[in-house]
Amino acid sequence: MYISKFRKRNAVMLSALVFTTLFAGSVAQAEEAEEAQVYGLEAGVAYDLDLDGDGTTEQFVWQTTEKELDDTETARQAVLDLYVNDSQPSSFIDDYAYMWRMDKGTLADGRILLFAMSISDNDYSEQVLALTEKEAGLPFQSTDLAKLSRTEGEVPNHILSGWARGVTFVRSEGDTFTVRWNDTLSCAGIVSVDLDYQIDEATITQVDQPGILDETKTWTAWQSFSVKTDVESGQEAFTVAPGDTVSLLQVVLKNGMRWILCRNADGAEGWFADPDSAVWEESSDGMHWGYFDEAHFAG
Ligand SMILES: [Ca+2]
Repeated sequence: MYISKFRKRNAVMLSALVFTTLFAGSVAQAEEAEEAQVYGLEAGVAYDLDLDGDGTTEQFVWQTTEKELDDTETARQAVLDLYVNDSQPSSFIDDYAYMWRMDKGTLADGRILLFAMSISDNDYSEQVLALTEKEAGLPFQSTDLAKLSRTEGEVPNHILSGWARGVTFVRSEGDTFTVRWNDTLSCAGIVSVDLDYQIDEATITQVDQPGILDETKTWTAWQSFSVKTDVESGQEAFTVAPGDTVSLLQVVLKNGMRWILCRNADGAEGWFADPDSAVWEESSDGMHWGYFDEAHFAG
């Protein structure tokens, strides 16, 4: 178990190294984008939260510590401890991270939903845990949203790529809640993707619907590409030419390919496939990444 996870992790780190080398020029912008993301709960601070939604608040404190390990292949691990009303802590461990971050939201039934993200190099989260308490003081119920939504390996098998980072809470309605991921598209670099999840008591599943992109953002094409009338269609809706501006509205996964819903300045809409690997080209005015001038890639 240890060894298979260790190898998988090494494969991830190796890809990250290649990616970093390719995109070193745009790391500064990517770091600015990451700093702009605000997480809701600080370590070591006592919060009064109604974790179980029964109308009375509990005192909640979380801590993140890094353990040095001498006797295993991994040099360190990040430990997350959750304290409710001074009870014995609930603990979670990530063998490949050095710290945890926390965000929170409130479910429509009044319970608090905690998000715990392990953090390692390049802000990567191996685990993105959604945590709830049925009754204050009982062990937390935990679901790893990364396992539900993020692709492992080369062929996309979930809506998010393997580059997807942590989440922030957006909203809750009825038995669903929405979180905002940071993901990376080959055509556009870092984008936010809103995904819905259904929660039934403690069981969480991803709702099968498109990921919602930030359509208020304007993307300026530096190369031409063809936009189709539908996902997997060969029929062209319109062509995007260099200098054209578009909005990116949605992303879906179909047969191992991500398709993006795109709207041009005339209001026409259509779909194009996100390239299955990064796109770049050097020209007289410098390096171009992805399809758009605004594309930034994290290291
Ligand atoms: Ca309570």
